[in-house]
Amino acid sequence: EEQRSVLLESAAQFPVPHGVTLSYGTAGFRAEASKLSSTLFRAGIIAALRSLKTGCTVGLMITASHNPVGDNGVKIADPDGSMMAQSWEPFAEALANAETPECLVELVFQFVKEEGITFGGERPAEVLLGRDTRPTGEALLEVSKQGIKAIIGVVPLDMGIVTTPQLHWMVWRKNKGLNALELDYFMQLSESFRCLIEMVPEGITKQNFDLRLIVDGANGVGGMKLEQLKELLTGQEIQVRNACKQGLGVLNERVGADYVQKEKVAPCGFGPNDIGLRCASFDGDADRLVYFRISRVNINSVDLVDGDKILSLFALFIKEQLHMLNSGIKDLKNALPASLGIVQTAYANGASTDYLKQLGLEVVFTPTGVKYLHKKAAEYDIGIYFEANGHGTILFSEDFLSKLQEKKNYFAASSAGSDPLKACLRLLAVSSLINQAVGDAISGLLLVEAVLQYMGWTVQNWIELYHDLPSRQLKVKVADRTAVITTDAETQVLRPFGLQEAIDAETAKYDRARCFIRPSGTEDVIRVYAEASYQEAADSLAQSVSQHVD
Ligand code: 16G
Ligand code: ZN
Repeated sequence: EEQRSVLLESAAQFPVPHGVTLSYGTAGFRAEASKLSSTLFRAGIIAALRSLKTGCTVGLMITASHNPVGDNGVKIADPDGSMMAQSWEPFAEALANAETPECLVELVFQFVKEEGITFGGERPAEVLLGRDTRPTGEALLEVSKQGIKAIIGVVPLDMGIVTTPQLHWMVWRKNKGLNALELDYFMQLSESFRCLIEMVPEGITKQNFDLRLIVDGANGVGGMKLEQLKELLTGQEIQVRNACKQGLGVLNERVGADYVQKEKVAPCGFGPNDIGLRCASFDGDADRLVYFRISRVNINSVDLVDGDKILSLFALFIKEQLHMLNSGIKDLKNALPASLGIVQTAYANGASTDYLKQLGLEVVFTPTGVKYLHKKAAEYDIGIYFEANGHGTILFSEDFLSKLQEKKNYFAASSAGSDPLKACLRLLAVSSLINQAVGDAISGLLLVEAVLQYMGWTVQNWIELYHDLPSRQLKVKVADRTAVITTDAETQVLRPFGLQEAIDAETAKYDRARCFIRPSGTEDVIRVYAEASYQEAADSLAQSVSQHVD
């Protein structure tokens, strides 16, 4: 009864705006910031209930990622640091859209009953809150706290301005009973990075490996945090631009990974003086990373190194370490076999998939959205996933990590300085450098730098791993995007009937062509992707398929 009145009273303070229907999509709730108060209050309730249900700490992150500065949004992180379980999304959506405080209370009580949640149990329940640098973030965070506190027995803990991956990392660590402050994050990253750099084969650092790296921070939280972390790194020459300094540049405006990847142009603040240098770009909440190089041919365009190529670099490195770990082992019982899986989406450039398969790797596909990729990657001893847009990470299973630890001890005692020992140490360092909760631009960047040094590679070497097939992406505004239903990791259209046949017929007109459509999870549009052996073919295929969608 007390719970009921607390909820009614606080919900009344945050009425839902008229004519706004929200869906908990791949990116959580996202909208223009001024419309989000009631949503953020309710997200607080959802997170609090999630914490009660799981008996663990969960996370609530306030960000709209690469979207314009006027937008904002919220995502909930589960105890293991991954996205909130999909089974809760319908409830989240219903709650966000409940029109009156009475409806809200009814929904909560009904759901709590169904889920067997007890209010104010003995187990302490806690929600970690974080926000990006958006000016609306602070007020919205306060509103979310109200929502959390409206559930008796749950406490909010404000982590302040953090990257999305930092918050997910903190949740994950906290539930493992480990130190989970920002400083712990910085220490873990800098130490594992140092360990990888120390094990760069002799000679490579002494060759002319160019340590210079310029990073575009998208005028957001990532650049700011990298500036701090940089102080703990040795032997790395990182220059951060668009680092979110007061009055200098707007978040995500002609800067950031999304802009660079989609437009294939240099972000603001980069110019002719940077030709030939290795550059990287984060998105607004630093969960996406792409690399690029200012084109020598056309100063306005860039040679892009996208998520697919980052994935390929990581895959090559991991495969090599696994090989090194097991080569030269005479007694089979000392070998450590590992399942290595590569997870991509239909947006992965076909040339990257071909390359990975040529390496003999197992490549699987899931629908777009981190929750799908992450889940799939977690099925392997080592699972590497990336979206072409630069979101991805490498997951190590607990079981594999403990075996690796044993091997390390064994080799350290029996064959110090050997290749298998080094491979063990490198893999262990990678597992603590790379974020195990979610894709993380900062830790991804450090791993890229370490691997490039290990290989002694320039950006040019990296770019030449394979050559992207020309592609084109278009979007078509439609009245109802839910009318399009896809299957087979979004590569086939089930509804409307006949549309897939039309796409097949168009695709058959071109050599090595591929085309798919899918409803966006974040915008009211249908997206079209086409790939072919030359640009005009990709363009015209995308164009003609768009007309069928319309
Ligand atoms: C969200 C997803 C991202 C995906 C993008 C696609 C998460 C955390 N983020 O940003 O993975 O690439 O949506 O957007 O899952 P779209 O559905 O509008 O194409
Ligand atoms: Zn993001």
